[in-house]
Amino acid sequence: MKRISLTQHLIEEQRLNNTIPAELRLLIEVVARACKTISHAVGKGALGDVLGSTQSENIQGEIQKKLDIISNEILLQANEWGGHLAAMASEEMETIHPIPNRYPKGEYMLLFDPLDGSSNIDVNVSIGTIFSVLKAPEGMGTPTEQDFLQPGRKQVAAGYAVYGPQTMLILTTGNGVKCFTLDREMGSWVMTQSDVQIPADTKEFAINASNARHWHSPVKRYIDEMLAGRDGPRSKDFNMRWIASMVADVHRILNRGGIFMYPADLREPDKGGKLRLMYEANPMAFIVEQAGGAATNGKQRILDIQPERLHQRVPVFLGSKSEVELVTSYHKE
Ligand code: AHM
Ligand code: MG
Repeated sequence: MKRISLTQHLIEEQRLNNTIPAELRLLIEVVARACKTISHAVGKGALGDVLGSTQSENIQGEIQKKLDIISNEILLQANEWGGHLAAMASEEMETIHPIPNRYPKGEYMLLFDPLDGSSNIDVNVSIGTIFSVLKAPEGMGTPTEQDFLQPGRKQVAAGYAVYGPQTMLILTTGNGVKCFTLDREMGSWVMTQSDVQIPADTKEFAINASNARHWHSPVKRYIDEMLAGRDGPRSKDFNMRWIASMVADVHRILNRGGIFMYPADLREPDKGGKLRLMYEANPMAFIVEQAGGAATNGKQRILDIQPERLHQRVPVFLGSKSEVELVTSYHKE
């Protein structure tokens, strides 16, 4: 079997479709290399003394795990010096990280959730890194938070790495979705799927059902109808999965279909849900749409939301198109 590496794919994509300028290719390769380093740290677990929590809280008031901070540092250091970026932003940092003056600047801006699925870190369940790439606005001087507040449809690339039984990298540059598997012996990313398509129909859903009593009525109705199974309005039995790592739940959905939901609920009406628009919802929505699925906040396409704050949260419904459309239609009624 002919093995296509990430580098070869990016160069060929540039030649054929002109979608990956050299600087963007460098950026993607640097992020992919950082993900290898994170995968290595994650894989060490207790042997590397990387498990457990720190004393610090992030901007969202969540206690940071050691690996959250290690992964954030790995991504920052890897991406600072290459000359391809103007600034970075991370779920784990209060504000943006402009490229230090000692390095040349590029025209891209990188956003990431360095280690998604924090609650799974210490229990050896799949976790991952999510990233999103934007272009710096025309004529930008010193980067500010405002420069990052672009709707998700402006992303030029997005991806995630999942650290599971295999380490995989899933990538879109707006021309479909490709999967790469890390060949650990060779240290290289090898393409293992060239055109990911989310199955349109599904019998599987993912939601944290312990929040059911707080759900708004459209979500309640949608879930109740699925739970009613064969005898209910949907006339079929559904299965439920919840890994509590968005990367792992989305990865399953990319492969065998399904719908992933993290709605806003009645507890904190102003919070807008749990997941973050810029680091989680936007990159995943870009990937899911590129794989033929859909992603909304219940009312509108996630990629059309105009962000107001860097750490803004949004309700998320994404996956197989027909299901996302159905639950979105319930919100409109
Ligand atoms: P994190 O970025 O702090 O890890 O939080 C995001 C994660 C998602 O990966 C996952 O879908 C969700 O939080 C799980 O939340 P819950 O613990 O409420 O089920
Ligand atoms: Mg996260």
